[in-house]
Amino acid sequence: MTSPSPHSNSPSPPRFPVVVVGAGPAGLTVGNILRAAGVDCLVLETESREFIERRPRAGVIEEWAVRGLERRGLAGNLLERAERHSECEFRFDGHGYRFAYTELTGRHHWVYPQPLLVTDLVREYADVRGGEIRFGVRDVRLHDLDSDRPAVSYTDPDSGERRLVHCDFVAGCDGARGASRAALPDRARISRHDYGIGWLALLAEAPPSADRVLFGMHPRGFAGHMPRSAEMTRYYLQCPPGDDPDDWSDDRVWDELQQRLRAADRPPLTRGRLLEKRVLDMHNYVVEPMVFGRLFLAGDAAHLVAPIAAKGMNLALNDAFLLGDGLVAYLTKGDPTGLDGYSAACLRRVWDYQEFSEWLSGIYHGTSSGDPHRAGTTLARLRRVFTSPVASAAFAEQYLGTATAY
Ligand code: RFL
Repeated sequence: MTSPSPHSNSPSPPRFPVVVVGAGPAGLTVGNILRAAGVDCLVLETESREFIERRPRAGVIEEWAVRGLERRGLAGNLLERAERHSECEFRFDGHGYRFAYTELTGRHHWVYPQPLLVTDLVREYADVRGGEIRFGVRDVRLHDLDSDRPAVSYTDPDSGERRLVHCDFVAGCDGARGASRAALPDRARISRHDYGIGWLALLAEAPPSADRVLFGMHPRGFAGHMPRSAEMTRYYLQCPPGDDPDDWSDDRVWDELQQRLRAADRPPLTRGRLLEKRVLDMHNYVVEPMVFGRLFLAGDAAHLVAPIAAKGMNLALNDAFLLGDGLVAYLTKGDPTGLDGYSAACLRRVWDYQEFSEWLSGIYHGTSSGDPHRAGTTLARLRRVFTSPVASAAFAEQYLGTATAY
């Protein structure tokens, strides 16, 4: 819960128009948009700069998000280095079925590892646009969010002293386990969906085994292959929720991946050292509304979507564009339209992506459910994507996030 602001030791605590809590893709994008418009802000981050620049996570960015970054001067390296994907492939019954979405729509998926994007965004914010940022802060707390004089306090990592910062707005961009979620008032409605499955998320120091994303639907469970770079590939293996990653030796992982992604006319997987093995219990949540007084939530702080359809960072960027633009309009021109409509505008795309992730989960996990009826309807759903032009177009639109209205 939000608490009244503590008395500060210093005679006049610093004041920023906006305090951004969290330096992930959402927070750093908001910070960059504010700085480009000459609006001062302070970004607070619990981890070190080195840590956030290396933390592996997302890779797939949708084309509208790339263009949104480009319009705001934030896509220079991405446009130079990211790979453009034009198809994905479903593997089942020992065969591979390519879905060439660019042929259908003219649109691409871009693959650019999240740590590279975060590195670009921190550099631009702090080193180029002169934005203020504090790394390694501890015990962040939000205060007086229902007043027009909110504040954020934190413990300074060097001195160990509490610091208080006053502001006009707090951008809560600190992910699923941050201080913003902890400060939500009782009136916040949080809805959840638990998939009841786990995914073993793996990062392999190995070149991709195909130039596209692969989805393996196998009676033993789902397996995924997501190229990240010429040397790095993310893989996923469906497993029981709460499974222990230590039970998955490298050999067991590679044997299982090979079995679940096997296709008669495709080469075997290229193996390599596994740099990350963690079990994700797959679930989604949505906080409604995304605004509480002067606290504006963005990204995973407001909504989580399991990485089934690679949507989380895309949603975080969409929120950040809307929030950054809304704050700039209000703080530089007094125009409240963007901020007033912020929550509703974000939530339309959020709910659409939540629904698509749950629909896609049905395809990924249906054949291994042990229920022959569900396996039958799963294969019917998949066949429809490949045989009906209307179903293909609908799938491509949702997979790429290209709907013209949300
Ligand atoms: P982040 O990235 O979690 O950043 C939040 C930041 O806040 C800091 N923090 C705090 N700072 C201050 N005070 C506190 N009290 C704080 N508590 C935390 C954290 O250290 C962090 O730096 O949230 P943001 O910006 O909303 O971005 C969301 C995305 O990171 C997330 O949705 C994606 O990674 C999801 N995701 C994917 N999304 C895609 O669009 N495409 C993908 O291909 C994709 N692949 C993935 C993914 C997520 C994965 N995991 C780990 C669940 C693959 C995986 C394996």
